[in-house]
Amino acid sequence: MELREILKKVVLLGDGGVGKTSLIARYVVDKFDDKYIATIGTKVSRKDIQVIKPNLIVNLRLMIWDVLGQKEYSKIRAASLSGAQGLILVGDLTRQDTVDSLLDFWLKEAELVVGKVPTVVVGNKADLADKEQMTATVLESQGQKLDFPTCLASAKTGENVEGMFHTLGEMMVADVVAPPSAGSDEPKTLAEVMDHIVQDFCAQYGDLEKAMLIVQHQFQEAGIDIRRPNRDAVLQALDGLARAEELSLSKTVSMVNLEERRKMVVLARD
Ligand code: G3D
Ligand code: MG
Repeated sequence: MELREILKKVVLLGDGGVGKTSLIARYVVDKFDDKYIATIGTKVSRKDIQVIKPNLIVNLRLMIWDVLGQKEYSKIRAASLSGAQGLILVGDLTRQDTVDSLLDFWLKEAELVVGKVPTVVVGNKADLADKEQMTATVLESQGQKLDFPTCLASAKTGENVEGMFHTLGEMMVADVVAPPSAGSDEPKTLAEVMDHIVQDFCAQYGDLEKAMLIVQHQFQEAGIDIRRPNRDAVLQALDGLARAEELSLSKTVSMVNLEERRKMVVLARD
């Protein structure tokens, strides 16, 4: 399993009062504050997410830019938009005009600065609006026209907030793939598989010395004889490595690794 660290700049755009600042606050610290102060200038927040792909885990750091929603401040906004790799266009489902301006104004303005980048269209304040109503329908058809995913969300209830950022995250790393592993079609011997797993574990763990101590300990616990490894013992040791990874990396990473390694061990030649 490959690990990749990637940083991306995301900018939220939309008329004043649609809920951009509230959506970011909800996503980054998971709380909705009715007294959240209106954005003055630009604020940047950070959030780390993981995108799992075949043979690859992308640790994606989102730098989320909250910019002024007043249409007049175009120069400040252009500066904030520069280098954006993903856009979230936010409309307020209770105000049709804010949805209309997403494509008429905000997308046009953004494209002048950054060109075409992955974009998600969001109808916020779903808690106040009927999802069947006109505004929601318009928002969805606008998104479809441009082939952008759309979602109805609420910064107040948290509905779809995580989802909209994750969708954009996946779009931004769509072209990131794991390099083909040389000779991976060949069925390997159990010893070769163990060699691969130990190397992979150490690389992901970061601290080589500590990683080797953990491997040694787990192999001992499982009673593995390096010269004549026993498949069940190796499988047992994998559980131990996964527990260590769960603490040092994350539960998701440890689960993906465990599944992949188990498969390799089961398929290995004796
Ligand atoms: P902006 O950053 O796009 O300008 P804000 O918008 O995040 O400042 O939000 C504008 C107002 O809408 C705020 O109310 C905020 O509490 C409210 N709001 C934001 N998102 C939602 C939502 O999903 N549901 C509801 N019901 N209200 C929301 P105030 O009264 O502080 O101006
Ligand atoms: Mg704001």
